Amino acid sequence: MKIINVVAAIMQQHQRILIAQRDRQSDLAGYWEFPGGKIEQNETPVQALVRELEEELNINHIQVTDYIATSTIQQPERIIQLQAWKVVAWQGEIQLRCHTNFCWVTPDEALNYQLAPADIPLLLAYQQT
Ligand code: 9L3
Ligand code: MG
Repeated sequence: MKIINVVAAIMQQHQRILIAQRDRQSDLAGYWEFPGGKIEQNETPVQALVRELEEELNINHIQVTDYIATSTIQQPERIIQLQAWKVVAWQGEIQLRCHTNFCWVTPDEALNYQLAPADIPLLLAYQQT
């Protein structure tokens, strides 16, 4: 079974966190998630996070503070290992390049959105920090 290593950012600003809605072309279309994506060969998780946030949100110089947790999701033909990191600062205005929507919500409010299954344990772990 193939293991896919994925990183996600829990971006934090004024007690809120950013969630973004996956677009119609992607798997998990319409689900909300913490932005991020697959770690490429020879990349560290943080390097992958830097690249993904630039690609997806058009931001750079991100400041990553803490590793939060990893969740494992079994899909029909692969296992997704999704690790979340806390991001507390960045440069640039957020511009969506992959998602259809984003919003800033409190962690409690985030639970009212249809989150990607792998992201729910990460949100709960974040709430414990
Ligand atoms: N995924 C789930 N939650 C997330 C992220 C960033 C990714 N917060 C899942 C969706 C895909 C896989 O991981 O099945 C790869 O992500 P992407 O490269 O499609 O963003
Ligand atoms: Mg992505």
